[in-house]
Amino acid sequence: MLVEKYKIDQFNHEILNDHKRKFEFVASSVKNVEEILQKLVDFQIAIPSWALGTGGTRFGRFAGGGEPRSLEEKIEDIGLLHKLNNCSGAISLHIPWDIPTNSNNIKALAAQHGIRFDAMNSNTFQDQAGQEWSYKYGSMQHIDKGVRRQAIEHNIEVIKYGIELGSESLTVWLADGSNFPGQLNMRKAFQNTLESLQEVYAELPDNWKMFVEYKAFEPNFYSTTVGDWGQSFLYASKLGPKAYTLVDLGHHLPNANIEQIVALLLMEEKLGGFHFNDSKYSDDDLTVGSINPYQLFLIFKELVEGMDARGMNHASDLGWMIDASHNVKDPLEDLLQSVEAIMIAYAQALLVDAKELEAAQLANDVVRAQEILQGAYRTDVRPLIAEARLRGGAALEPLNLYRQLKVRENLIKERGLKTVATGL
Ligand code: LRH
Ligand code: MN
Ligand code: MN
Repeated sequence: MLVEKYKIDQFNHEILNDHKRKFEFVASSVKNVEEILQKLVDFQIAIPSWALGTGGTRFGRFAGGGEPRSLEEKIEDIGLLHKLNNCSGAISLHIPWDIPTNSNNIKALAAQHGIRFDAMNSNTFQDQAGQEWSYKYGSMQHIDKGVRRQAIEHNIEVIKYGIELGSESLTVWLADGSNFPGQLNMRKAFQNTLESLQEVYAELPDNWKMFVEYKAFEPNFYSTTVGDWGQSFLYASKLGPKAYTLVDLGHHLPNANIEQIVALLLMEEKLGGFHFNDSKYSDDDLTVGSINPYQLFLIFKELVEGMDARGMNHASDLGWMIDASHNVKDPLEDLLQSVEAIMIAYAQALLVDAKELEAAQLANDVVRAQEILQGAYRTDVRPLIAEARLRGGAALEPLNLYRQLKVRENLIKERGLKTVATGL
């Protein structure tokens, strides 16, 4: 479905006066408003190709209609999101869920929608039809060299697809680990994994990064071979300067202080990227900001502070991706909400007065420090984000326009009610 620009303009026109009033009110109390707006315009969040269809759990899946049936249709869906919010200008592909059979055509289609290719994701956690070796007992950690070789070759193949598409990073998430004590030798599992990763690392082009994603549990429930940020950091450090840690917000043990993890990884120049989502219990993959938006703000506060300390470019020096699953919501509406939540947290973090906070810290003024943080967090920054969207030619209220245009109804008409997108 195509959303013509004039429809966005018409929609914006009707609510423009109301927006201006709200924007001027917030802007009047923000010191560097133009600088913040530019940062918001520049910020882009990659949409995962596996999150455009309805997700499921191991107990079932309740499919919605009008889901994309091919990679082309997934790109069209992301193009639609990007048109509405001007900050979803990238796609993260999972191989082999989304194999670009004709890379030139796929690249051209993405360019047409203003979309670039963010990190490529490999998959050695499922067996594919016709595959020689099984990943039942792991992939890169496996006791059998044949399995390890197959996993290495797959990752190299993913890099090749990525090169064709213009991606510049590979995310490796391994389900490797064990379900029971004694099942594997943890030291040897680590060594095998490191050696396998080294072989993949050797194939990375010079301008590429490798993201090593950690996860504490699931599908293995006793040990995971890349189980936490310490282990990921160890692999990344041993691999070399092109290897980084990737933080998926749902991959920690309960109550982990993710903002502190982020601060230290940034300080050590080993933070590579993010998979944003939210959770109440574990890797719930819920809409970003739906459960704990304050934590998200605290993470962004560390990100902004740490990136500024190192003179990094907020928009391009780290990989920003969503990794969520949509069991009950329309995936496109859910993604619009997730992107909005990220932009809100980022904008609030930009409002934190770093100098004032430092002064409070140096004076051990704990109360003042909290006031500064919560002053930023409790500011309604939505008009700032809407203004950034307006300046980028997008909709003041993407979700409302999505509903007004009856996008889902139109997609169902175009693609049918019974569609199944590949992915989780
Ligand atoms: C694992 C994970 C990883 C996968 C994705 C589908 O839980 O977060 O990033 O690639 O889910
Ligand atoms: Mn993830
Ligand atoms: Mn996950």
